Amino acid sequence: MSVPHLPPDASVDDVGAALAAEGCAVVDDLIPPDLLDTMAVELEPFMAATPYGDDFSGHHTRRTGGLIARSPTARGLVTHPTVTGAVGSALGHATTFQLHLTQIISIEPGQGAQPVHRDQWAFDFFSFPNGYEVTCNTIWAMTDFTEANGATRVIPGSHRFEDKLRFTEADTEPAEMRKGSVLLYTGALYHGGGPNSSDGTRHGVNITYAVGWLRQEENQYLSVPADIARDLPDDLLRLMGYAPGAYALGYVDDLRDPIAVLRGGGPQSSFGPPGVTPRP
Ligand SMILES: O=C(O)CCC(=O)C(=O)O
Ligand SMILES: [Fe+2]
Repeated sequence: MSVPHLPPDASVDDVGAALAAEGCAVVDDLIPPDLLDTMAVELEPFMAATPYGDDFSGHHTRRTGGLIARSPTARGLVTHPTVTGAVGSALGHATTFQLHLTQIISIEPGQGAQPVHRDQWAFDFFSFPNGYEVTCNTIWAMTDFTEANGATRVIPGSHRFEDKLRFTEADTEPAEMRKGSVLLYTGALYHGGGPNSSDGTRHGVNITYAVGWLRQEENQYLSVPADIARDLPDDLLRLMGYAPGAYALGYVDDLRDPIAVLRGGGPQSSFGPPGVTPRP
């Protein structure tokens, strides 16, 4: 098996079908590469100041977060309709989905392969039922992704495997793609960052989404200061968590809507989304 590649005009249904079949898919050339150059300019001071990681995240790897606050261009990646449509189909069994984290992952020369893992292990290693995906993730190529520079390594079809298996780099294959392409993969897919034996840094934009009833990995309410959040579009705010995660999850005091509160008050709202039956 190998990673399915789809063209930039692929429909949401086609991307969703590839994800369901293999647990991963690349949409080639989905955005113009110069958008990523703009992002790099916006984020450069933050990336330069980011510390290196640990044994799991990588001693020669930096993870720079807070992209919604720090990069206006990144906001368009978070809400890209091909991505949010495909994520919606992968996580459609839940009432809603939300943003889980935003970060640039910069794998520098000399970094070894990351341990192969499932991203859903972030939830305290809870074994979710096979087939019930709780996250759907993206890595946008901010530089070309090659086997040599640390392209993400995946095991296509492994979203159906048992939980808590151990694999090595030899069991995986690189998701190579051009700058401007995006790799989507579900939370149950076994994968890891690749080793970088080249002389350049591999930059990827990792934007992940989770069902609305789980805790977010990146705290969006504090990563994006209220003064910035207040002026963001409603659809982005809802994705960030300013929306019910299911009936009644995430309300403010007397069932007020968080977007109304963020923007200065507002009347009490009936917070549950349409079609959700109130608690008895
Ligand atoms: O940087 C990559 O290619 C993958 C990183 C990853 O899988 C992770 O940090 O969970
Ligand atoms: Fe991962």
